[in-house]
Amino acid sequence: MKNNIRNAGFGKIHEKIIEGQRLSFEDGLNLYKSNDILAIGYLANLVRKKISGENVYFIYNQHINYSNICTNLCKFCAFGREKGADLAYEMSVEQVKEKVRQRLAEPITEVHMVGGIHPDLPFEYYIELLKGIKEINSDLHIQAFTCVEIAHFADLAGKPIDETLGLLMEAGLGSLPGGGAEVFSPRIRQLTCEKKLPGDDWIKIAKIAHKQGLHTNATMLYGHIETMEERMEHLQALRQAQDETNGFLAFIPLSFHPANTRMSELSRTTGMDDLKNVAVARLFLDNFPHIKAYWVMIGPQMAQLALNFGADDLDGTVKEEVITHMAGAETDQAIGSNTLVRLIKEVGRIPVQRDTLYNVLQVYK
Ligand code: V47
Repeated sequence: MKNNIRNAGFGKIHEKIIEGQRLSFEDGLNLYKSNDILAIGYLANLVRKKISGENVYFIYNQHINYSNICTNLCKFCAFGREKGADLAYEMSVEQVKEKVRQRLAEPITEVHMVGGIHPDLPFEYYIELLKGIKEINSDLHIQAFTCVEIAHFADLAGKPIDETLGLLMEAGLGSLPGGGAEVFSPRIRQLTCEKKLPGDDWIKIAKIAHKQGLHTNATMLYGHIETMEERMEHLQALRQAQDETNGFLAFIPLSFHPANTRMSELSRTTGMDDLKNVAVARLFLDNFPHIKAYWVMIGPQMAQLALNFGADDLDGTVKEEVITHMAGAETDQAIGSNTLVRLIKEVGRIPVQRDTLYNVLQVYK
């Protein structure tokens, strides 16, 4: 393999990895621009092994999207709707509670809840959502609301971000998911989601959340019109923020699904690019504990392969994924834990059921 690594032009990167040195922006670009996917995967696998050993994590979780009504209407999104438009919906607090009640018999430990930027739901609605879920089962960890939603709630509450987060935490918020990051580049935001919270502000809010004691995740939506440089700038901004706060738990590369969006002329991502995004993230984000291969987006088969390209987490059972399915995802809307365990065992690794904060709940020897 050493010869292959050298032939691929990755001799220096290999040395850096062995010596525990940080990769540069240029290293990241070279990895993205290379087609030697096996060499890239070999390197990412070395780092994955060092960071998480043989464990591969998954979680029993339930996704709830309380409303798709949104004022941002990003071009890459098939989920958001204007108020009053066809297929627009908003759930009452009672309806959200009912969704949680319906799955009480399952061993779900996390509710993952996000929605659009709604024009007129009051701040109290979001507080009541959290309280309502906790009333049903106080042990559930609620991972909810992206940094984009948090900025909107702070406007609604007329309070600074830290106070707004404090109120949400009092009501039951446990952590923030990584959505809404897209690609931080102002050029990409201008072209695809000009109304959305700017990238710099997304990072500021994540850092405030970390300082408040909340863990958060981070994502990058790849495979549309972004350049390799813009991907690297995104990863660089995340790595720098993590150096400052150490509050990110996981990075999740999200593959763009074009169907039913205003960018539907673009093609789906390829297996090559899906694996590369996992691997480059694992190699460059040396301070992120976990890299998720989100099976909903790239399919269980590709997610399984990604476990040999730097990923150490398959996310979870999910239950009723909507955002990617409205954009044409052909995967199921849920997956059984037995399937996740089989996918992990088949690559010779140890399936570990975790909670949101990566505490180990069950090891499948
Ligand atoms: O914020 C929107 C993205 C995100 C499309 O934190 C699209 O653990 C692909 O963030 N094609 C929501 N992606 C999903 C998300 C997530 C998922 C799983 C785990 C975690 C975590 C976070 O999906 C949105 C947006 O960035 N998205 N439209 C699309 N057409």
